[in-house]
Amino acid sequence: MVTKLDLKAFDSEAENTWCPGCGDFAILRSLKIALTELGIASHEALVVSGIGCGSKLPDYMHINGYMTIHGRPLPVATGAKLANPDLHVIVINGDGDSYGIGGNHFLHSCRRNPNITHIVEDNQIYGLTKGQYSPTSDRGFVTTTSPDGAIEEPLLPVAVALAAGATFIARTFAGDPKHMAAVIVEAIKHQGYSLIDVLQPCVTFNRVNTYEWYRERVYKLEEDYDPSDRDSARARAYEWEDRIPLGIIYRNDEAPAYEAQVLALKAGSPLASVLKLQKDPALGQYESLKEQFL
Ligand SMILES: Cc1ncc(C[n+]2csc(CCOP(=O)(O)OP(=O)(O)O)c2C)c(N)n1
Ligand code: SF4
Ligand SMILES: [Mg+2]
Repeated sequence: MVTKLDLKAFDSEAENTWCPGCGDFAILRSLKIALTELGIASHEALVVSGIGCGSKLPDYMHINGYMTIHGRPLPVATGAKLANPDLHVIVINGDGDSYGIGGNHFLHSCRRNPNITHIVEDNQIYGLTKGQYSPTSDRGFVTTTSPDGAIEEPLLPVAVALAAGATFIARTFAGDPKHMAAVIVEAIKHQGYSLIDVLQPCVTFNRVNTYEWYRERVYKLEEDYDPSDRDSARARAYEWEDRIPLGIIYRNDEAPAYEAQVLALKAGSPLASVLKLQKDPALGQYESLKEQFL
């Protein structure tokens, strides 16, 4: 059983600036629970984010963290995973960061299949910049940048991920941290790219998609639902508006992860080789290379 004391190992001293009631608090706690349940320590994981309210998360954890620029955490995370395949690499960023400015990286991560867990804090709005509509905002949504209501169709992340070849696709809800932690555990265990779209209420700027709005619509996938069946997943991927499925919508555990196919990595972790080189005076080129190139 995970105790408060276990979770404390991930506590950070940074001052938390999220609004009281923000769904990001539940995501932070669920990630700590999932890592604790899996026995993953701070030094064994890296959390990479972008820019946004939710992207402040690595600061609020005692863990290896890297805040990249807006929209770019996925390529940075892929590089980190290639350099050190032993690391558990987790990307956490908002819907704008993931599906808007970072949409290209999202598509290519789906088909490339690096062993990275991608948690999207999907509040259907740009929170940090004070409430503009985002790629997942529903049609008609009134914001500062859509005063007459958004005239675009929302992107359906689950359907896009499925079409782009993702091997693990899930949705969960910040109003159900227990469900979220269980989904994160499965996603980290998955050997490949895993997308978790988290319905995350922004209590300050999104007054439409509230906890109540989601509670009225979400339902958990049935016990006998088979996530390996692509056709079933396709049908659920398009459910939005009135009924929103939660759980692991699709998983394919057969596809090889990107790093597992990179020939250069067959000899082992590049980071381990560099560290070995650093320690071995007979292979002292490291210092001269460092002087030349760094
Ligand atoms: C290249 C670039 N473009 C725009 C911005 C401004 N900007 C910062 S955060 C953000 C949107 C954040 O929305 P989201 O990713 O959904 O995160 P949230 O704040 O909702 O958690 C924007 C447009 C930026 N920092 N850098
Ligand atoms: S503005 Fe919204 S997303 Fe940002 S911290 Fe406040 S409630 Fe959370
Ligand atoms: Mg957002």
